[in-house]
Amino acid sequence: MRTLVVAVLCYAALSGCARGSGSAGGSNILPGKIEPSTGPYVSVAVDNHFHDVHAQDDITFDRSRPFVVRNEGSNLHNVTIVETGFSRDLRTGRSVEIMLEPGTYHLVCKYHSDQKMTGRFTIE
Ligand SMILES: [Cu+2]
Repeated sequence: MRTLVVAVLCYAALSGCARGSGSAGGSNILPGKIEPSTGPYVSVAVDNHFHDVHAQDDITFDRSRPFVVRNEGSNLHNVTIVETGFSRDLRTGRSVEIMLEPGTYHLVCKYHSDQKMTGRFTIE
């Protein structure tokens, strides 16, 4: 019944801290980050690129894992899932969590699609 569930999370909540005001201010991704095989599949948005969800890669993960995009850049970004019509702006330090049915999806930042801030992933 429920095909799309969205929650906006603050960055501090994702990192296990107490509630934050979302004023993370452009922290960097961790060096050597290894994507776990359980829990959310996280794409970090920077200026102006989606990490770990590239248009040319064949990223596949299980439907039990929510898809999360977290803005760690300093620009305003946007998360649009073309196939669902979902579109949400994402300020610095903010995350969006999306549960999707199995399928292949195209991810676009509507502000930077001309800079190839796009991606593709499959949920099985
Ligand atoms: Cu963008």
